[in-house]
Amino acid sequence: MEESTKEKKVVAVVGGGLVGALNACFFAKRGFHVHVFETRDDIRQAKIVKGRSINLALSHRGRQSLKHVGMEEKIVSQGIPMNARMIHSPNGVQSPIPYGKKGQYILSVDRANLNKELLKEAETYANTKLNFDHKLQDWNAESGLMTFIRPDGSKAQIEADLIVGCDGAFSAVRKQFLRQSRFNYSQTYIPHGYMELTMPPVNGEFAMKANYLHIWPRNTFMMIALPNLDKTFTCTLFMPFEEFAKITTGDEVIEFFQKYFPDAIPLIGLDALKRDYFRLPAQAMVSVKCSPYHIGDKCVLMGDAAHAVVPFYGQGMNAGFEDCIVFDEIMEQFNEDFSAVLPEYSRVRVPDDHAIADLAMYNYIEMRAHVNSKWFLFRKRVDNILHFLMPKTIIPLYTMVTFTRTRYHEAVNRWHWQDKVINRGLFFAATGAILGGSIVLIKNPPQINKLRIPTEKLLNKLAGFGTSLTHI
Ligand code: FAD
Ligand code: EGU
Repeated sequence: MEESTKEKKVVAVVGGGLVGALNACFFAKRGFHVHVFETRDDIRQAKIVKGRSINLALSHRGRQSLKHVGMEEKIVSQGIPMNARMIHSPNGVQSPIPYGKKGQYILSVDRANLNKELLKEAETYANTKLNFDHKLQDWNAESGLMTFIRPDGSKAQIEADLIVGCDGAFSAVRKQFLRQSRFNYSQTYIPHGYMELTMPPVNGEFAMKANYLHIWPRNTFMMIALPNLDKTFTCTLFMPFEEFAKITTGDEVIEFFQKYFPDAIPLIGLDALKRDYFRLPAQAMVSVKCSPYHIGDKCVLMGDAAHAVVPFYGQGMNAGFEDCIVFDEIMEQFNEDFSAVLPEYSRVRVPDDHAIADLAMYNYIEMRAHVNSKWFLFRKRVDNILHFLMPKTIIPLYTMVTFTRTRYHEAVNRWHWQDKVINRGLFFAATGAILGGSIVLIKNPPQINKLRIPTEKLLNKLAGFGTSLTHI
């Protein structure tokens, strides 16, 4: 790749997944010479696409990023709006809880389709080239020289002015960061795995109400279902690997579902369930946090490569997409001077990505510890009522996360502040009730002899005594 002879620099985007493909559009729009390198073959040609989760919840942050590159309408039109969650109780009762006002919804989008559309869009820029079958093996942090392996075993050495690591949770770009001084890194695998099961249409229609995110909260076990355009639902079962391992036969699968998700058995289909449960092993979930996100003016990490989060807030892709806008805003601010943009990006973005990683982990622990369907319904209803009573003061956390671009770390701060307000409110309400009650009692002293007998009768009844103790 010839470079430096042109005034615009060469940007290598490593990873042509969701964030890499979108980022290619952002850089191309700015006029850079963009080269995307992706391990896999072109998924637009491949028949089956293997990978994580079939569909995803797209919300405001992700949509805003798509809007920046003119893709919002197209993707939204291919998604299915989910206006509410539908909570499935163990007895089969379904209760909807809206996400917000009418017209406030999240979208269920097909991962493979979204990825294809983003790659297609990236390719419309003359200054972008997609290189499939290029797996980054290593790169040199001093020179920026990258080494790729091709499927035939051959190697390609390529240079770029800026390397943008969008190569996912197990990023090869990130490996060089681990050798840098003062680089912080942590990764945590949670004890839960996940498994995807398909719920087919019934008589050509969705088997359950379509415009909902269906949730079966059962503490340790949880299932979630998102609708697809082909009128199927993709159900994702979350449970500890230990529990997955305990189920070894088709009959045990049914027994398990009978106990926790009985209403889903006929919808997935008894035989399909027995079969599909064993098709693929449960998949692991990892949380990765690191900082900074850059090395000099040479390399920057975005998306899962910078911050893999557990999926319990539906924000991984949304946060990765927002990374692209944040970077673009800083590019504008600093005139595309990489030596200024990269450190500023790390400074601004790390606290927010860490906040969403922590929130997602917190929600995982919370759901696992004590969220059954009753508790979920109760909490969300209380959230919504408080928001209704004080719309400016109390904004549910998920609303800030899902429907605004409030910086994640500010949403967390605000959430802690609201908690204080609510607790104080409850404290004053309780104090007021006690004080008010006392004043009423002092002003209108009850006649003790009238009170005494019924009270003691009650006590006796409770204690199970037949005789009256009134005269003691
Ligand atoms: P990836 O999608 O992992 O893409 C990385 C790309 O890089 C891949 O194409 C890969 O082939 C390529 N690559 C890897 N290594 C190399 C290499 N060495 N050289 C070249 N290319 C390479 N997020 C949401 O916002 N909403 C949801 O509802 C949601 N649900 C989820 C449910 C589950 C069960 C899981 C596991 C995740 C969910 N997520 C969700 C998170 C979301 O999937 C990720 O955040 C998102 O895919 C990250 O995109 P990415 O492009 O950074 O990484
Ligand atoms: C998990 C797996 C409900 C897709 C978190 C809500 C998720 C998604 C919630 C998956 C939950 C949990 C929120 C959205 C969304 C809720 C959210 C989780 C999409 C707090 C394909 N989560 N997810 N919270 O509020 O903000 O509905 O796999 F069960 S969308 Cl765990 Cl909004």
